[in-house]
Amino acid sequence: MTKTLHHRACHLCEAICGLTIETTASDAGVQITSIKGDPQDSFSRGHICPKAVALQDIQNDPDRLRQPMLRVGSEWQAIAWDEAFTLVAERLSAIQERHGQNAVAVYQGNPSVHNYGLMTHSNYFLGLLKTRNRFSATSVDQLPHHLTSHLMYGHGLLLPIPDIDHTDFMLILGGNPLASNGSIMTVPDVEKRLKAIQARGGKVVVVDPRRSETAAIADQHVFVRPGGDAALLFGLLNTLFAEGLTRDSHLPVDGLEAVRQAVASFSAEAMSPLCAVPAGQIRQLARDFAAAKTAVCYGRMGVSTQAFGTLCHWLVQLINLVTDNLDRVGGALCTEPAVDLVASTSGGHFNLWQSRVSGRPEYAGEFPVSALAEEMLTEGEGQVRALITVAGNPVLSTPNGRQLEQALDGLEFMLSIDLYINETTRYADLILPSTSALENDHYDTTFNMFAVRNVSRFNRAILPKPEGALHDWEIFVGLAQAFAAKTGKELKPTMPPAKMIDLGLRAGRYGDASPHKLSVASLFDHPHGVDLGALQANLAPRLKTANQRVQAAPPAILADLARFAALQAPPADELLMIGRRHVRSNNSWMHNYHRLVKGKPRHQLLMHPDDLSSRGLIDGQRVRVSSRVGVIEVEVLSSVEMMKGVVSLPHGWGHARPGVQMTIAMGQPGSSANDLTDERQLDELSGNAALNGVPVTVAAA
Ligand SMILES: Nc1nc2c(c(=O)[nH]1)N[C@H]1C(S)=C(S)[C@@H](COP(=O)(O)OP(=O)(O)OC[C@H]3O[C@@H](n4cnc5c(=O)[nH]c(N)nc54)[C@H](O)[C@@H]3O)O[C@H]1N2
Ligand SMILES: Nc1nc2c(c(=O)[nH]1)N[C@H]1C(S)=C(S)[C@@H](COP(=O)(O)OP(=O)(O)OC[C@H]3O[C@@H](n4cnc5c(=O)[nH]c(N)nc54)[C@H](O)[C@@H]3O)O[C@H]1N2
Ligand code: SF4
Ligand SMILES: [Mo]
Repeated sequence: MTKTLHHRACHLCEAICGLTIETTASDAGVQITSIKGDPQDSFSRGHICPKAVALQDIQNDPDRLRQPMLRVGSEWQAIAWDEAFTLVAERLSAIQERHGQNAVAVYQGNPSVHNYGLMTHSNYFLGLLKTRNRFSATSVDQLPHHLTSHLMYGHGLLLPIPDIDHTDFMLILGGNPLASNGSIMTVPDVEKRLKAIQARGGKVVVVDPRRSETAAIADQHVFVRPGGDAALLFGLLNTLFAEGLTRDSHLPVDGLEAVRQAVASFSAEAMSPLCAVPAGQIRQLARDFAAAKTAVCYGRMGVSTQAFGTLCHWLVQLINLVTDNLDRVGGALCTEPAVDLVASTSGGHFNLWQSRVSGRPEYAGEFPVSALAEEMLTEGEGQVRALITVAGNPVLSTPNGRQLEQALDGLEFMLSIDLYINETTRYADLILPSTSALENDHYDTTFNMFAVRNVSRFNRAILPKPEGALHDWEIFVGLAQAFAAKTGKELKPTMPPAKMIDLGLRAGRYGDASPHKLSVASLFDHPHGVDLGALQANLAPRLKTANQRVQAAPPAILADLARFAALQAPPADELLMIGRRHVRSNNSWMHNYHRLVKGKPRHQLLMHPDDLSSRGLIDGQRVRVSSRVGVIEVEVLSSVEMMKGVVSLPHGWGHARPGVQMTIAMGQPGSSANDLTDERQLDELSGNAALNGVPVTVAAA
């Protein structure tokens, strides 16, 4: 038996923690014998969460698919890769020939940005399809961030990141980094970093309809009515202007006067009934923010997946801008990663074309996923007849999952590139599974873009690639070759992801022309990663707007103010559902590992005790939760963490569906929050789903 220690990052979530993994080689093969945080990691300094320890369970899970699976009736049969690629090429080309290119739709799920082979090679095949029906998890997540950055800074990836390690005041809306480990803020060990703000005399304020894990350690927690954040943020911005609390920005800015006029009537007093935060508290928060030496306002999931998601993110940018905390140390700063997607990609485009049925806008060539089911269900020219899902589970992760199931059931052909037969892929005709995470190399092109320090590392595969297995990128190459051969299309040559990263690193700002001389080979000498320093002000020269100035008042956003102005104060008996995350869970797909789901269930509905008693309900009882689109049953827990009138249910559960082959997950299935979320409830400007603030009723089951 030979033991070997490996150092590589975990890329299950955005925190990219460094791990030390021990493998033992014997006659029986290579086994993982221990997974720990790496104290020498330049970025995460030993932090680890329970999900990383479960990497060995993913590796060993008997339910994980290891070869292409073809559905024959209700049975699954293993087939050869070549046969699978040929079948896909034949079926998709025939459908496109008969019904047009847009008859094939694509949905790319969350791991698409966590796995570098998917980042580099998905489009090698998907691009050949030339379909406008492209969808992804972006529009149930962070689309408002990208749209705001595209409109204000000229590039959807110029996302200012909170300078958590240097700020004196952090205002967090709709993020619970203690559970999520941070999002659009890659920050391993966030709890320590938040406590460090407090230790240096600074303050952390959390705005959330639930007293979340993060709110519990904050200096101040503000309850807000779900979906009311735009009103709260308008109240803050209005107070900053009205009380003379603004500071000139060092950035070149257009449109500030238009902003001042646009928010002139949105006083704290006028906004208070819409967000349920007392006007005095709004004004004081604005004063505290402005008085801090440095401060940063940060909004995440809870404020992007709601009816005014884009207004919220625009207001977050403006609050940082008018207090001169945008592009300032201790405020919000853009990263300078070693492989820079801002430098290598175009700035994005918006609303150049619209979806067929509801006329939803494209962003960067994708439609909002809320429109996916209707594109399949609505007959007529351009109807979607086939779907490809890549590393996604939209039945559990997109609004009105039951309607989507109905749509999937009617497709002529469905291909899934995934590791499991789950709630979505059970509808596929063919599932193509890739190698597992630890059998892959990895370089994080996505989350280094969002990291609170500039860091760089290359992760080598630590387990051998099993015979007959293919990496995700190789699957896309195989599909592209078969499809090009079948349709007579020209296929440009490609190269492995590691080669692309090497070129990107060497051409980048720490590459051949710099003293760092970063390359894939040079990173091999730094298994704990390379620290490239703290974030710095850099936005002015990087702006990609036409006149290289910040656009404070983009016309598309100002036009959305009319929709906001029509917002009414809520009815007294309103009950709104929001979501939550738990550190032992990862969206819909990590419930099949005993070590993560053991102990008490974590997928109950949380409800304030007064809301329970006013409905004659008791703690622990089974209840029926209904919305416009559906009904589920779930156990309810009494929780003083909840704001009155608000219930919380995590998404990604609901595994008790026929045909799912995930043994452990099905033993503790829970119910799907997205059987209740409404495909018609949107941030209408961007088309992002409003998953938070869904009107529901709760009664005894
Ligand atoms: N109500 C509600 N809904 C939500 C959210 C919410 O907060 N509330 N959150 C939303 C957010 S932020 C997101 S990102 C989405 C996520 O939603 P999705 O992206 O649709 O789904 P995931 O649950 O992340 O599922 C990932 C899939 O990828 C597969 N997979 C994992 N690793 C790999 C790999 O390396 N290669 C391949 N080929 N497949 C792999 C898994 O088996 C699984 O099927 O959910 C959204 N939905
Ligand atoms: N353990 C774990 N980590 C994860 C994931 C996971 O599933 N599990 N998923 C990953 C993914 S894909 C993402 S996108 C990130 C997301 O990371 P975060 O953005 O931190 O998301 P959540 O942890 O869902 O926290 C959202 C918070 O918003 C609150 N909220 C809901 N509605 C509203 C509202 O209307 N207004 C305000 N102000 N707050 C509201 C909720 O109560 C919750 O506390 O997490 C990533 N990390
Ligand atoms: S927080 Fe957990 S899941 Fe996320 S990267 Fe770190 S170890 Fe992995
Ligand atoms: Mo996400």
